[in-house]
Amino acid sequence: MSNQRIDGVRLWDSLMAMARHGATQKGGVRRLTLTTIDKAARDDFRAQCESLGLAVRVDAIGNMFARREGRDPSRLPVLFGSHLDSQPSGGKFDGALGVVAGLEVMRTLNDLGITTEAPLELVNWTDEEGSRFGLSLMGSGTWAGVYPIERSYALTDIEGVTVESALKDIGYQGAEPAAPFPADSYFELHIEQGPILERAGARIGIVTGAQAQVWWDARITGQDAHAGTTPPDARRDALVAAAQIITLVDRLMREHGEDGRGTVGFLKVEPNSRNVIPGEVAFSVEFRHPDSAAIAALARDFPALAAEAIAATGCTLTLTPVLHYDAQPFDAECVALVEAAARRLGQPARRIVSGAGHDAVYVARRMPAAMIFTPCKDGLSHNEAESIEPEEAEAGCQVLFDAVVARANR
Ligand code: HGY
Ligand code: MN
Ligand code: MN
Ligand code: MN
Repeated sequence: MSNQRIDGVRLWDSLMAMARHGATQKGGVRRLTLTTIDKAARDDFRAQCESLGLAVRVDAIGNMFARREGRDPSRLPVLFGSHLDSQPSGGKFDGALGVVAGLEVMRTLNDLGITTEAPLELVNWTDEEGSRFGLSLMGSGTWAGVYPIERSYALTDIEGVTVESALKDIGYQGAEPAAPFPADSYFELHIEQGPILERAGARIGIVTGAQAQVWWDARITGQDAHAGTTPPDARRDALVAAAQIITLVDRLMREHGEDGRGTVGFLKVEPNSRNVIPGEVAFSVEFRHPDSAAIAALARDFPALAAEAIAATGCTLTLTPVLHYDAQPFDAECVALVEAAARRLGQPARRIVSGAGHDAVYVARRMPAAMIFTPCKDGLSHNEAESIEPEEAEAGCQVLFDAVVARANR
């Protein structure tokens, strides 16, 4: 066990302070990306970085990079971080844990007067959640070249506000191109957001990769009509058609057994008036699975199955692909560093594949990457009741510290 210990109390206080940005009545956070609340959290993050002597850069999609110079300027930087944006009714720790723990890593290095060989860069990725603008991992995906920046800029929220105008409004459309720059590796600390570690009694998750996903935007068009006068055979009820598809998504998920994941999480009915038969419904569809082939088959087959499911309703369906990525393995050397740090800590640890998507998934396309998980109570996340123990945050942060320093000094 190295005697270079992070300060768990300071870490927890910083987490609780960050959670005040967008704090909700039920103890969670509402910190939607590129809102004034996200700006306040970003400004707070920047001020803390600058007080620690870090040089902060912002790229064209709002990703923030806080750099600590190393002893050897020829070395590529070791990156670590996560995201400060949250779900509309999110928890205190999803994303924020990785960013605030990164600040604690920097504080501890300053306290100990340590300069690592390689430079370090702490990252706050823009819009990991994809909740406001509909595209998950938007900041890291744009940086990694998965999403063209023109596509990202043109995304709109439910009020029609574009990403580009929202970035400008909060002053975070940075000068640096949102594009890959040479870096050594990336480490991300995140809560598991599921029940596996807690059930296994593990305090650290050594994340070996993340599962495959496919997302669509769906729109069904029927016909607005009077609820009282329109007989059954004259109806083209878009919501009834959407219900067929929601049931189809759930059936397909269950056909894939314990590993199956299928969700319709977003749904908007128009005109959404109680005595009008809905003529338009917009909704999201997503599937996830550890096996890329299973997701590829769903990506291939779902559109025809969905069209068949609504054939009797007289409505039309438009499915627009949003994202599709295969299972992403993380770098064996970086995973080994996480595992070694977890073993040194002496805490129960186990290997795990991430059910959630993370910025590390796209960053791993551009450099060696690995993740560290902490458990979360009842495996609950994307819920205001999300909670972890201070000791779990401390253990995760210590593993992050040890893995990053080991990599930067190798
Ligand atoms: O959807 C996800 O997997 C991530 O938690 N935003
Ligand atoms: Mn997250
Ligand atoms: Mn999330
Ligand atoms: Mn994530």
